[in-house]
Amino acid sequence: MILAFDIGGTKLAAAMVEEGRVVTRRQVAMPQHIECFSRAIDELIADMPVPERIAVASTGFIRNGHTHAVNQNIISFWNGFALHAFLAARFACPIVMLNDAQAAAWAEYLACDAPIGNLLYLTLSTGVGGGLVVNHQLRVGSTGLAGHIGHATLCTLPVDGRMTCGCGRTGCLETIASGTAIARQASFVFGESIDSREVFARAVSDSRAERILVNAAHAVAEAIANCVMLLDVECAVIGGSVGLAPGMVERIRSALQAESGLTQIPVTKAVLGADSGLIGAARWAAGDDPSKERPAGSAAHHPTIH
Ligand code: ADP
Ligand code: BMX
Ligand code: ZN
Repeated sequence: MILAFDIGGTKLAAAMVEEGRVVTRRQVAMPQHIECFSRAIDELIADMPVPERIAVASTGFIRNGHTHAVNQNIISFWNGFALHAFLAARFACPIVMLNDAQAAAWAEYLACDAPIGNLLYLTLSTGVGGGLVVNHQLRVGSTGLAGHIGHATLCTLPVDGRMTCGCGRTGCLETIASGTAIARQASFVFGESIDSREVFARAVSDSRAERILVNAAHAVAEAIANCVMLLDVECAVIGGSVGLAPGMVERIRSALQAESGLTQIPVTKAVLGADSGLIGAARWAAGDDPSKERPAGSAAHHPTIH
């Protein structure tokens, strides 16, 4: 069995995964200090069976066994954190690591019923993550950054005008459509501190809350359209707690209709819900790849075991 971790800006999940299915799952809030992170991991794995392999889906990008932050404001200790060494001190088995949205994209691609070879996965969560499968292959990129569409800049603007992103760019999708950005814009509009869940609740009866969500959906749709023009992706799969929240996928679908006719692709909810990252990392680590069964010419992936 594979022990998978999904490490996000808000939550930390661990699961035993067998043949692509979650057997046991635990989740805690993501600690913001390294000592608490260490304690949380030890608690999560306390009575888990000894795994054959460790699979990690992590926020940030992975390079040489270290995590690196794109957005420096998400987790204070994440930029240059030696996650591989940290895990190797606890487990003697191979360790495979991926970005969280890349992992989720792989899981959602493998879960597709239809033969789709080009897919964009977007997580609307603490940040906005992206994963790309192009021609049946997960794109990790030369330095691990591939798919970071949350840091593509757009014409849509945040309703509070605060466009500076923690990645150093201005006008990123993440400043408009992440849970953090939705809460920030709503706190500005309502003049009180409210979180993203509350914005969804208020949107039922308050047009100011609805406007923030519709604007976020337009930003996501613009990013999807950019991705269609760049890579000719066939579908966009939406995950993350904000992406899976009531009506968000429907708002994104409507917003995409306002884009060019050339960019009209299906927009669907992640079929694996909150487990896409865990399952994708585990299946990547296991080497699950249907292209291995395809004839010569289509490349199979080889997980990097550190
Ligand atoms: P992570 O970023 O750790 O992967 P999530 O996917 O749960 O975690 O995303 C966390 C973000 O989603 C936070 O900004 C949180 O406030 C927001 N959020 C959590 N639950 C909901 C919900 N039911 N509706 C809307 N927003 C939510
Ligand atoms: C940020 C970035 C991405 C990540 C995305 C979603 C960091 C630490 N993370 O854009 O690598 O995929 O958030 O991550 O720079 P989550 O934390 O919202 O799950
Ligand atoms: Zn950015």
